[in-house]
Amino acid sequence: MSSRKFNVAVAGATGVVGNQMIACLEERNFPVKSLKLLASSRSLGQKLKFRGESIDVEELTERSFKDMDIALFSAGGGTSEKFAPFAAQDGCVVVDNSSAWRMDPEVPLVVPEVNAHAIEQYKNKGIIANPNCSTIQMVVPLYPLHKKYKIKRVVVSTYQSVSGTGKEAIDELDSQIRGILNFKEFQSKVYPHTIAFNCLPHIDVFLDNGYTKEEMKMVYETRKILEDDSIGVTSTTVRVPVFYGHSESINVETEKKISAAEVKSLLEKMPGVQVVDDPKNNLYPLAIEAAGNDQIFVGRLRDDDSIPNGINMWVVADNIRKGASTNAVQIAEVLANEYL
Ligand code: NAP
Ligand code: 12T
Repeated sequence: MSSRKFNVAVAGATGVVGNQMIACLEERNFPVKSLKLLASSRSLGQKLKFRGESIDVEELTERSFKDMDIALFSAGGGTSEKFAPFAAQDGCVVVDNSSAWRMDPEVPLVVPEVNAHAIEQYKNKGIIANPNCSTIQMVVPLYPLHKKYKIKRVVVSTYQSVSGTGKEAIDELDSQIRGILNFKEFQSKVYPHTIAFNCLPHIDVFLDNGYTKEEMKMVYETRKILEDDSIGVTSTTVRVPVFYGHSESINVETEKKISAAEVKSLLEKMPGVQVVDDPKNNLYPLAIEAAGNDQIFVGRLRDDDSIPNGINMWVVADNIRKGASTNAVQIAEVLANEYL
């Protein structure tokens, strides 16, 4: 490991993901020489803390990345599309959290436990993409299953928390719960319907095929990360009134003989995964317990007896940590240790 330190920029520093990125850099003791915090002009005057120091938020511009080594972007797809190329031009490697670059064939899409080797392709465009939160927590447990049993098809339904949408959505759920419990008026601005005490089968925009963009991200991103376009994936993504942590019901069909008991011991050895599967004692992964952790929790492992080779599992992770910031900082760690 080199002892080099890096000039790091966080674009979207005032957001839910950006804030956690700053915390992850500190927690994981990333070798930061200087930290530049970037957001829109709306945030000018704000200060954020890093290692006990107050840092002024600056406005993101085309010139923000001179002398920067690594930029962690989480300021929306449009902002990444516009500004990541300027960073790359100035020799600053971008780890982007938006959906803007994920399916670009020249841009690696990385979950370090699965395909860290792809990071080398940052050399193509100076950009590395962080996958969608729901994809990240699914591909980590799928990876050892695919290696051992070859996955034919995955059927997934998600139960996604509002923090995935950002700070305004967290405030919207909070104010709707308070409004309803106090018999007061409340509004829906972020989502098209009331999210409090409800489930919305609608995440991101609808596409021409009737699926949402979030559902199709899970299909395309999973194949790209597992490097196998033959895997069938079908997805239903649902927003639930949970603040932090996404849950997923995942059915996996494989080519080779599989059993829930074998999968349990395989996943117990998988880095980044923690098996919580003791139903007799009411132990299974829960969003409120996953929140604040970096692991992906897997439980409710069962054989699917409706097909020759299949299992079911319940997978939960903190969408802001492993689903976004932690994964981005892990990518930056590999980049810093092995390539820069
Ligand atoms: P958020 O809480 O709403 O924060 C948005 C951030 O982007 C704020 O810092 C905001 O700055 C900044 N921003 C917005 N427009 C900007 C502009 N024109 N120029 C500069 N900065 C701008 O949202 P979030 O939840 O943190 O999510 C942010 C991004 O992360 C999105 O791209 C989202 O797709 C992505 N994300 C990815 C995952 C994943 O699956 N890996 C999960 C969640 C989010 P101001 O405060 O100044 O407005
Ligand atoms: N619309 O990174 O609303 O593609 O939960 C992540 C989360 C997009 C993304 C959400 C979204 C992304 C959400």
